[in-house]
Amino acid sequence: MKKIFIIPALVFAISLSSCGGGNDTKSTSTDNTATKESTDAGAETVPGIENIELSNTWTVEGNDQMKFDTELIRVKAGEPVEITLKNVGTMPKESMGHNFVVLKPGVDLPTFGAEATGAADSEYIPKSSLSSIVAHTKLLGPGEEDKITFTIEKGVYDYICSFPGHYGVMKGKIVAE
Ligand SMILES: [Cu+2]
Repeated sequence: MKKIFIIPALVFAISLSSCGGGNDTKSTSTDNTATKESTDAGAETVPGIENIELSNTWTVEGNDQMKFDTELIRVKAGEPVEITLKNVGTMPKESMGHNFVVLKPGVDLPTFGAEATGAADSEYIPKSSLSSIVAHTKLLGPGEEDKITFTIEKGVYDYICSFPGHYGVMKGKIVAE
């Protein structure tokens, strides 16, 4: 009978100590994440950027597989950047339209994407978030293309297709140096 009382006491003690250990781990990893984020914002290193040619003229293709053919763009800051988007697919604009939206540094993609999804009247360019956008093309149907020109300062800029459901996979980064 005695053992039955000892075992629950042990289990209780173990769960108490493991709980404490778990909390320690959690707070440590939270600290690491915070440090990593602030480092990223400062240094703005994008893996693989050293393999990308530096050019201020780019052509990007969007296709029926909901993909951009280019996900990393390297440009010279302070000089005009010219980007042409081509929709090389054949599916109708209503189901597989594409655009190219350059966002300012620090814009939250899921937040912007959700607002864009609700902006069908303005081809998924949310009027409420115009201040988050550096430049954007028109929404393109099959075979169409559009060109945008903009000048940016040094930094890392996300770009997406803001057609509903696309920004999760149709996205990339422009590094201006
Ligand atoms: Cu798209």
